[in-house]
Amino acid sequence: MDFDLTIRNGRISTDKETFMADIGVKDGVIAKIAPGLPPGREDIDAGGRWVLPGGIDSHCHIEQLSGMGMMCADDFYSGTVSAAFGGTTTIIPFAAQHRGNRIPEVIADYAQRAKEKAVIDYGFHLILADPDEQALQHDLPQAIRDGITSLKVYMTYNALKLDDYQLLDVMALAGREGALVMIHAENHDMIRWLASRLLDQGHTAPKFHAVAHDPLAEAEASNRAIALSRLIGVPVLIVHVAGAETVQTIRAAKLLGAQIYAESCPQYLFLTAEDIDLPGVEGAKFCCSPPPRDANAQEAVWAGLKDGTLGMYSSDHAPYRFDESGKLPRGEDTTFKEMANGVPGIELRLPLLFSEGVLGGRISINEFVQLAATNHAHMYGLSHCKGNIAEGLDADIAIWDPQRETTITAGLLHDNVGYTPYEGRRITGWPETVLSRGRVVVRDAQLQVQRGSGRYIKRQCPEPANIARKPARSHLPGLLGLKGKAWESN
Ligand code: DUC
Ligand code: ZN
Ligand code: ZN
Ligand code: ZN
Repeated sequence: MDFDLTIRNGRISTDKETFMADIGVKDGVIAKIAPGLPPGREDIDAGGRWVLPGGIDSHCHIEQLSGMGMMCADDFYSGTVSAAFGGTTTIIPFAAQHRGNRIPEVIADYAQRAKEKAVIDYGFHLILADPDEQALQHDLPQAIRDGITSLKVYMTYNALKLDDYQLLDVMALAGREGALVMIHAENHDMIRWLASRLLDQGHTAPKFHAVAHDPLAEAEASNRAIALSRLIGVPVLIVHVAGAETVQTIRAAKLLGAQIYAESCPQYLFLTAEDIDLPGVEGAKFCCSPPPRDANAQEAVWAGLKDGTLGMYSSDHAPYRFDESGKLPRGEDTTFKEMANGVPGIELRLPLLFSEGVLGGRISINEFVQLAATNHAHMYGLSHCKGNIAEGLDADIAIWDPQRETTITAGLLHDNVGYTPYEGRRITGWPETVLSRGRVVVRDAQLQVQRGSGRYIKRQCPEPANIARKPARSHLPGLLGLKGKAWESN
């Protein structure tokens, strides 16, 4: 076979194995993996390099209005360019509904903007703020058929919060239609109560964000989400797990046989609440929800990633500039309650995990591949085309120099944020050549593709949702299909 492109002499790692072989690419797909392939029309010598699947980042906020009404610093161009430079070749950002928005219009808007700008492939989750009749009966089933097979819901934030009844409605819908529910689990009233007392006492600095978002708020809401999920036998995925107790709660639920999945992010491995405790408003650079905790929580998250309690490792890239357009709407007077919630990380997600996880001896290179790509493909209905190095899959490949040393500075990155919470940290290993569907996207530190060259991926049914479609709670027959309206208990 004539290959369009070959990658030769590299050390390939999949989710399970590591071996020396060449890769032949034809029409954007991995056509052949074998030693001694003849050079293709284009030939990349990967001698001394590690050839890994391109990453899938299944949690990032791009060109999105937050629940508090703030616009992200990255659009679909800078966000996807930054992702690609960090070895990620597929992203699943959010199409975000705000109350009063019609879901088809929300999706069409995000789809149009991404189509014009993205340089790598992408899908969408839907953030659901308003699970009304129209959404549950019509708009969501349609969105799921169109490949938006996961929904994110919030247990906190005034503008987004769903109550337990609504959460059950959404879980039941997901169970019927074969979608996965992602949950932001924090107890709204605990945070609200603590925050109002802190502000009353004049404790407005960024570090009090971490005090208000107590680990118990996360643990309680996670436990409640798990109970709701178990009640009706529909799987859920708890996003951005930060606290040690939450990791334990999820592990215990899995031991009970519950279909609970969970994710963590670089900020919970590499930052702590002490980073937020800086003079003035500087600590706002490290503020996200939930906030980073302490060294004990970091160890719990590492252990959870290692033993599969936390199967997903995403950036939760929520980029806001450190000025009035983002983190500090009222300048130096901004209180912790008014700051945009979120930290950037789409470019450094994988380099940080590679350096500290793989080279630091905490995880194997195959576990790295699972956390970087494969698990996301299975969880979010992409494994028909992405997430591994195998014949027949898209040629989404990152070729890593495992020895390259980098001192992180904001100036090295390609996002539009202007700072990084990881400034000054030294890491080893970097993805130097990145391919998406056989196209070289990044080479020699240069972007090689045009805006708009990424493609929308219509995602299939997430594997957990597929399994769950068999009725799990036989003593509640047909319950997922019932409409629960017109009846109020007291
Ligand atoms: N939730 C997220 O998923 N990202 C940033 C902030 C938040 O609350
Ligand atoms: Zn969230
Ligand atoms: Zn997020
Ligand atoms: Zn699978």
